[in-house]
Amino acid sequence: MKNLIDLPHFGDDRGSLVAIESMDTIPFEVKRIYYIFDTKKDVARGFHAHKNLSQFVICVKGQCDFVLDDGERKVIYNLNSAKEGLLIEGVYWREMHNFSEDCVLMVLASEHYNEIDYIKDYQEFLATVRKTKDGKWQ
Ligand code: T46
Repeated sequence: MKNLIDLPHFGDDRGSLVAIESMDTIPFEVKRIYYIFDTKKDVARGFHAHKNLSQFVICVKGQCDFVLDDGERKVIYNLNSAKEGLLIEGVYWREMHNFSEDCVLMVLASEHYNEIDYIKDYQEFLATVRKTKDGKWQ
């Protein structure tokens, strides 16, 4: 599975630093950054897909399970390292579960926020993915 990318990191006796560069570490220009925190252990998030959005998801602290569903199969990624990120390109249903209470999930996105880009109905997602064929595992 190519969705998980190891990030270049620089560590010394002062600590660690990770650098992410658009069109280099990740294959898109970043237009938006958001992060999810103060999560609750048994509260899930997501449950939608996007029509036209690339995202790169890094769990900079704590951990959570990030589910990607291409309409045929689901893969659960346990994100627990600031040194790797999950690349999402194409139409995938996504869910986030099992957040640790200290989880900080940072997302770099290729587009500005647009409510219209969301597909919140699973049947509509399946119809869309069948039409576009974008949501293929690599
Ligand atoms: C995604 C997963 C991984 C904004 O106003 N601007 C933003 O850029 C975002 C992302 C959200 N919002 C507002 C919209 C809602 O009122 O923040 C509120 C919470 O968003 P939402 O319920 O969509 O959060 P999640 O965690 O279910 O999903 C988010 C992203 O929305 C989504 O694109 O892929 O994280």
